[in-house]
Amino acid sequence: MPEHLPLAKVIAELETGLPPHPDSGFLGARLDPQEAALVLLPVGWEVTTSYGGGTAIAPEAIRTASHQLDLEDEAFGNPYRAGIALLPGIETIESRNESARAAALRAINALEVGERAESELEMVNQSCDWLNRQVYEQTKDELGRGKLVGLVGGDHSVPFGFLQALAEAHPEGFGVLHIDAHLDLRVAYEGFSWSHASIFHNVMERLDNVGPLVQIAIRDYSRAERAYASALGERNNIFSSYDLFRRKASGDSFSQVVEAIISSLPQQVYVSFDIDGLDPACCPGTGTPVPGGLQFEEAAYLLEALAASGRQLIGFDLCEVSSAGDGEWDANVGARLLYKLCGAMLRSQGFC
Ligand SMILES: [Mn+2]
Repeated sequence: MPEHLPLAKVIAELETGLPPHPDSGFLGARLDPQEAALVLLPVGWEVTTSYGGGTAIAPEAIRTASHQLDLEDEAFGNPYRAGIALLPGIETIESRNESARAAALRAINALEVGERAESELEMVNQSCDWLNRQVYEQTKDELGRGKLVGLVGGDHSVPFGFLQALAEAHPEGFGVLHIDAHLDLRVAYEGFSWSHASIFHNVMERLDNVGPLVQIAIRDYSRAERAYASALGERNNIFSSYDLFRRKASGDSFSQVVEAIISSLPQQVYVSFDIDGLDPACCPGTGTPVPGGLQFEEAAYLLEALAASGRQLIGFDLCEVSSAGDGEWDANVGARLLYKLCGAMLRSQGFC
């Protein structure tokens, strides 16, 4: 790891316009996390992935891709000047991810021939419990230091521990803006308690001060998930991808659509961004791509409007960026979206 620098030196270094140090963090900043307003926790975990893979190395791919971003942002100004630091991450996560992933594949193969591999499932569920605890403890520590925190996945199972830490830090509760092609409301998908496809079922069942869950750009879900969403009543609000299209087709402007989304959210908001909520042209390598979805500018505008509404963004995650296949493009879009998320949070908290 290169030496850490104080914020003033980092700003001067970033503003020379020269290529950043190859070993530096997100955006090329060699910032001491103690001097950052916002810290990013990388969580390269993809144990329960059901289709395409490649998200375990996404934090590293996004870090590398971020070095070629220009840092003046049309919506948020200069978020980097508040200090954005990438944390070292969770020790032993790589080896634990690999062994749990191997067990998960054996369990999925057994399932496909009608068998249930109990010991494999138990191993996977215990590994995911371990991951949740690590994420909980690290994000709780950072929140305790007064940092704004964002999380970089990994598959979409990774933010549970962070949401748990936030639910404790905000007993009055908060809403979730969830951008995704999928509802992620399945019950223990494929026998995995902590599946990527179950993240918001787990959140809504286990964290009772979280809600409403406002789900955007949705276009792929099961009957049971839809029924579960309905049963959540006022704790759930879905703006499917087709809903958004239908509103625009019948004459609403995009800003009216965004206004409807934002007005359904409370004062404090967590943003959970599965990159497959975007048009797959932005994320061709993602694990479970679905046609349709938001354009990059639409997502950026939604985040800008959220910050401009006076609501506070109290945390976010960016998940399911893949670096498999032509992963460079996916990581490039991921880095740009991550910078937008940082900008929205920093703006909403008065930092830029
Ligand atoms: Mn998801």
